[in-house]
Amino acid sequence: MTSNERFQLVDVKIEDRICFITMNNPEKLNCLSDAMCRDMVEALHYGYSEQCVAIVIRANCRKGVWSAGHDIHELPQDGSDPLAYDVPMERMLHRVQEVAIPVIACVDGSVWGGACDLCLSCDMIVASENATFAITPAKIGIPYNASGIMHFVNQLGLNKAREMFFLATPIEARDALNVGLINRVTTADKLESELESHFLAPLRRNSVMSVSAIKRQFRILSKASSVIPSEGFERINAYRTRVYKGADYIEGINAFLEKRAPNFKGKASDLDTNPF
Ligand code: LCV
Repeated sequence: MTSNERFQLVDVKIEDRICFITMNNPEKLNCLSDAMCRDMVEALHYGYSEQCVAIVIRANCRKGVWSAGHDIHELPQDGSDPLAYDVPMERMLHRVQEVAIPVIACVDGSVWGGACDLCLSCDMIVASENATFAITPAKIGIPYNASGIMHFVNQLGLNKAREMFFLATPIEARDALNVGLINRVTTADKLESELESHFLAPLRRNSVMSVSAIKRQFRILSKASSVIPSEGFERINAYRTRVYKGADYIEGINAFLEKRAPNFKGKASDLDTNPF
């Protein structure tokens, strides 16, 4: 079976020891649907098992959108956690972080929600100057999750991470470069040559065993953070549960699908009372 026959929503090709994964569901703005996330996980396994030295994630954009993030139609409305550790999108993000060769996001469009976390899960990002990045749970009434928030804090610093989460508005590629969200910005016509010359050529020359050992160390060390008492995690879980079981979450989803502005009624003080 050729590499592509096994995938529905991504195109996968291996060229000169690099695995190129292209999200190819432009009709759905490359939404990170369960099916897309499962294809991505499979494609990451394939790239690693074929002894590639790196994986590149691209997208076949439509309407200038690289990926519109989680498929909002698939957000659960049964009171279950939309971003639990083992949901397909989260599993895909973990796999990008864990696959033991560098993963590079090559972005030439707008990136939304979980797709922004996908880019941050990659080891490096090269983007064209028209690319934008937005993390948007606040627009939909979603509480996000601790590992995702720490992703942004560790990569961008507290100040920019708060701005992106609280405002839920896109930041431009130049701004993203300045805060360390992305590694390189280039004009759209030079994106591929920049990817090749700055990233892929050195990765082909370097010892993939050494690079892999270093990535594995990065992964372990990045989890070394100040210990949070278990009570802290219980409180995080309580806040998150109250939000995704609350009215704003359902209102945010319905407003998006009905193409109207959401009418959120939740109050910050709703989180003050002890939920137990
Ligand atoms: C399903 C969609 C989507 C979509 N899902 O075109 O980070 S978290 O926690 O929030 C996480 C849970 C997450 O990732 O949530 C999703 C975050 N994504 C977003 O906030 C982006 C939502 N989409 C938009 O803001 C707009 O669609 C953009 C700016 C991407 C494109 O706007 P534009 O006006 O060019 P439309 O909005 O008309 O979208 C075209 C079609 O794609 C659907 C949308 O409902 C519409 O469907 P119909 O043609 O059937 O009306 N669509 C867009 N995004 N994430 N469906």
